[in-house]
Amino acid sequence: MGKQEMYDKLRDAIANQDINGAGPLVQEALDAGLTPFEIINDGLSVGMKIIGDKFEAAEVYLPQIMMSAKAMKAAMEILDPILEEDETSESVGTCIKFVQEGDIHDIGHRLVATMLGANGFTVIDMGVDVPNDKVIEEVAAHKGEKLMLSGSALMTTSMLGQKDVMRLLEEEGLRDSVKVMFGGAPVTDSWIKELGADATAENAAEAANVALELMKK
Ligand code: HCB
Repeated sequence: MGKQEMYDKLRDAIANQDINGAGPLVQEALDAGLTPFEIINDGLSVGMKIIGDKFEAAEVYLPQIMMSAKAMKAAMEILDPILEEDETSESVGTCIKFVQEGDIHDIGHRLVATMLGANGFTVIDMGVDVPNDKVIEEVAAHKGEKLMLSGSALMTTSMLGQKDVMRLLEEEGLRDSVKVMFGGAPVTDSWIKELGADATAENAAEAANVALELMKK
């Protein structure tokens, strides 16, 4: 089977909610020589995008989305240990990762965390629905390290919380101690500019590249 055919199968496993098939298919792709990065970026994520677009067009409903999310989780259960094994021993920096308060969407957040870990970051995963004061406390606790903050928000409501993160960083005198990258579907370049944050990224692979660049500055 060619690479593209394999990507298409991976994509369809997520888009068609194949909870039992996603894991074995990822294994098949690995056995065929695809890298975890190719599997995530060119296969699984494309499937999640398709189901997201269908949801927005009211072609599918929440139960289907939840089943696609489960299929994604099953796929990542195969990939996570492999990516962890690949982690380089020398850390390029610490990344505090969180999903904004009020928001429980964690698929993109987990993908970014996985990619950052695989690219040499020590990732502190604070999980979902994290209050801003907890985020600031964590930044303060790691002040002095080569430090990144990566926050995700998938809803326009939770995205507004990113403004408060920036304000609190300034107020606590921590802004210069940390590079800030925000992401999630509603986050745009102009929003990042408005916030005075450092960067955004469209997907997990780009997030890793952007984060590595930010660590050089
Ligand atoms: Co959810 N949901 N949802 N949802 N959901 C969205 C986000 C809407 C846009 C759908 C819509 O209505 N059009 C919408 C938000 C509307 C808005 O505010 N504008 C919405 C809503 C309203 C809701 C509920 C309120 C629905 C309800 O209960 N009535 C509820 C909210 C619960 C809450 O958070 N309090 C809800 C629930 C759910 C689930 C549980 C069914 C499920 C989440 C499962 C889970 O995450 N474990 C879900 C899902 C899956 C979605 C959609 C369909 C897909 C999100 C997703 O996983 N995308 C989404 C529609 C959409 O986004 N088009 C819909 C795939 C990942 C890979 O992409 O964008 O998250 P990503 O991440 C990328 C990228 O952004 C970037 O890299 C990632 C990896 O490639 N990135 C970063 C992300 N974070 C980064 C950080 C960085 O530093 C850098 C880059």
